Order: sequence, then structure tokens, then C-alpha cells
Amino acid sequence: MRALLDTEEIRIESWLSEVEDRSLANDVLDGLTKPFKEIPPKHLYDTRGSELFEQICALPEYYPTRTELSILTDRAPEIVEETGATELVELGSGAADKARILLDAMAAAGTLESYVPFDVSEHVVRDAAEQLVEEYDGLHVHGVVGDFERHLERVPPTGGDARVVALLGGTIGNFPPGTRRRFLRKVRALLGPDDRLLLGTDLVKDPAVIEAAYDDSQGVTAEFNRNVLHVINRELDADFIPAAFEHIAFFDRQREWVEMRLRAQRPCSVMIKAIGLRVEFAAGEELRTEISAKFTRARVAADFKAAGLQLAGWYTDPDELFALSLASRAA
Ligand code: SAH
Ligand code: AVI
Repeated sequence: MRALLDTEEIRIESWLSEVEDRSLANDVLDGLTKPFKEIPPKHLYDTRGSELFEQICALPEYYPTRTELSILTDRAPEIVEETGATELVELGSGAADKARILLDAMAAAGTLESYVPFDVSEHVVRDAAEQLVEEYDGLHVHGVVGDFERHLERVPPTGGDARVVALLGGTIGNFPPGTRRRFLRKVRALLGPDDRLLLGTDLVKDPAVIEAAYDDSQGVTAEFNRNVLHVINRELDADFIPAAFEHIAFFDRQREWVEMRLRAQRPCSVMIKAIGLRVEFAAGEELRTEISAKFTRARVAADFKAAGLQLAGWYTDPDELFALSLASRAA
């Protein structure tokens, strides 16, 4: 562990070792030697990737962010009253815009004490911590820089009062279904009997609406997708030509998830020097960079049940585009 900042109001620690970093080298070694090539989506989020994601959130086609924000704005006071939370833990916290709505409601209810942003991207945790202690009197921020698939147990233990652990934005949909349930079970271990999980899930809807959200007319999502090749070039001394890869987004109707892929537009031979790996792409060959699962209430409830959780609240928008759910430990 490296302590990155330790003041009266802010503590930030990083659990990413400098050698191993986000496990990029091993993920690339695994993912680019598979018969169907794949890179896990967490590698999309370097500084540039986080900026591009924030631009995506403001795109007209990308409905999840504004819809989840509107549900939160309407329902945060109720959620805070229901949970009595004094602490908000946010996994994959990003720019923390959604946290502000919950923190406002906690401050209005007079319960707000602490915020724990957890993200793989160091600068988003730092920026959020520095801004939020300015905005909220007496707020204590304990930021954790880490990979929530590997470092979840590094979330500081609860102080005893009720807390909400939030996973917003539909990030849960970026896990494949079995891993998703395993992950939820690990999140369950962070909850005491009075704590709640607040989960944001994008809902199943017209595939055309979903596909437009992941293939916007300004090409921002395409740039975000290709950014993973820039990350590999920089971090692993590789020679991908990102412009040679076309951005693909399609909704898999059977699995009810959208996939992002990068398709080689011509044969490409790529050298990844840091791991001594040469990778060949045939013309038209695809590399999967993300899945983003879409949910129904029944799917959320079944995932909770499999993870030892129970659905305790369901909040959605009038068009049922997106849902927030509350879960507690199952009895
Ligand atoms: N919660 C925000 C951001 C969602 S984007 C919102 O709803 O808008 C997903 C966030 O999760 C990014 O900030 C990314 O850096 C972070 N993230 C992705 N994979 C992660 C991992 N394995 N561990 C920790 N953070 C991760
Ligand atoms: C962070 N995650 C929930 C986003 C999503 O919608 O799956 C990432 C994203 N990918 C393309 N656009 C946005």
C-alpha cells in the first residue's frame, strides 16, 4: 500500500503496485493469446479514457447518465431516509457527480460524515476528494485507488453507523454474468446488517436505442474504445496503429448485452515489446473490449439472490430506461 495523501480531512491510499499496476501485462498476455481476442474494460480508463468517458456521459445518445441522475435527484432523500446512512462508499466513483446528489441528501438529513471513493484511476479519486472536502463542511474522505476485482477488502471497515455502498452508472453490467455474481457476493461482505447496496443498472430496451448510445454520431465512444490500444502502446511498448481498428458496437439479443469491439480493417502484425509478444490480426478480426449487460427487475433480483442479497427497493424513471435498486444482506 502507498499512502498518497494523509491530512485531517483526506486520506488516499493506493493498492496498485507500481510493478503490477492494473495487471495490464497479464491481461494482455491472456487476452491476446485467446482464440477470440479480448481485453478487460478496466484498461479503458487511463487519464484520457476517464476524460472521454465523461464526454460520453454528456452525449445526447448516451441516456444512462442523465437518466440515473434524474432518478437520484428525485429519490435521494427517500434513499437516505430509508438507509439512515452516515457514510457513502462508491465503487468505480469516477467524477463523483452522482455522489454529490447523495451527499447533498445526507447533509440535508444531518447524517453526512464520510465518503469513500474507490477507483482504479488515481486522478479521479484525488480530484473528487479535493473538491468534495471544499464543498461539504466536516466531510471526511478516505479514497482508495485500487482494482475492485482484487482489492475490495481494502475498503475501510465500517465505523458502526449505517453506510451505503454504491455501484452506479451500470458498471455492474461490465462484468460477465458469473463474475458479476461473484463480485456481488464480495460486495455483500462489505455490508453490515443495517448497510445497503445501491446498484445502478441499465435496463433492456429497444436495441436501436442501446446501439446508438454505444456508437454515437460524434465518434467519442469510438475514440474511447480505441484508447485501450493507446494504453497498451504506452504502457507495454507496443506498436498498435489505433486508426487501423474500426469501432463496433452491437446488441446481442440473446444475452441482452451490448458489446464493444475493435475490428482490424487490414491484416495487422503487432509487437508488444514489454511482454515479448507478437500478435497477428487477420483483416476483419475483432478484439472485444467491453460487454455492458442490460437488466430487468427479475435479473437484478436473481443476481442478488445468488449473491446472498435481497432486493429492498427499486427506483426507475417513467420510461423505464434505467433502475436503481437497494439491497440488503439476505436473512
Ligand atoms: N460511477 C461513475 C463512473 C462510471 S465509469 C458514473 O456512474 O458515471 C466506470 C468507473 O469505474 C471509471 O471511473 C473506472 O475508472 C472505474 N473502474 C473500472 N474498472 C474498475 C476496476 N476494476 N476497479 C476499480 N475501478 C474501476
Ligand atoms: C462504465 N460503464 C458502465 C459504461 C457502460 O455503459 O457500460 C462504459 C461505456 N462504454 C461505452 N460507453 C460507455
